[in-house]
Parts: sequence; C-alpha cells; structure tokens
Amino acid sequence: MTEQGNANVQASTSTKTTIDEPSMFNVYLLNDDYTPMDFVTEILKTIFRKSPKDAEAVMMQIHEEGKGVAGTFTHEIAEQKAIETTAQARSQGHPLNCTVEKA
Ligand code: TYC
Repeated sequence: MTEQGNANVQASTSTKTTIDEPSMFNVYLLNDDYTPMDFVTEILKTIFRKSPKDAEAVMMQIHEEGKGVAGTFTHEIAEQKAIETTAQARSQGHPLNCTVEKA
C-alpha cells in the first residue's frame, strides 16, 4: 500500500487490527473391508465426540459411500485427531485410514 501524498501518514507501515478466521479442515474416515463397524463407531464417539446415533449414521455412510466426514477443525486439531485415529486403529490391528482436507 502506498501512502505518498497522504498528509495524515505517520509511518510507511500499516498495522492490521483484525484477525482472519482460521481455515477449517475436514477429517475424512475411509472405508476398508476389515476394520470392524463397532470400532469405527467407537472412534467417532470418543475422538470426534459424536452422539451414538450420529456415530452410527456416519459409520454406515462411510461403509456405503467409501468415505465420510468425521469432523471439521482447525488444521492442528484435525491433524491430531487423524493421528490419534490411526494410532488407535493400528494398536488394535485395524487398517482404518483417514485424510485431512481443507473444508
Ligand atoms: N467396511 C467395514 C466393514 O464392513 C466397516 C467400516 C466402516 C470400515 C467405516 C472403515 O471407515 C470405515 N467391517
């Protein structure tokens, strides 16, 4: 921004006084043939704070359509939840995978 010719200019720099909203990111759970339905529902309840009804509905949507949104968060939280999801899955021997994508 140029401020030449402005009689009120105090300095050649300007200070931003508003904060942008953070970008949001979807965590998708991906379907596979081996992870038990109950395990995915449990992940959706515990890590993604879904109600039992919503967790079941999202799990079935993923099972039928291939993928589904587990939740939408700022980037750092989305990555944490994706890591926690795969860590719990691997610790139980399940191949469940997820992706983080800009919403
Ligand atoms: N397709 C799995 C089964 O039939 C269930 C499943 C649902 C797996 C959702 C992963 O993200 C998933 N046991």
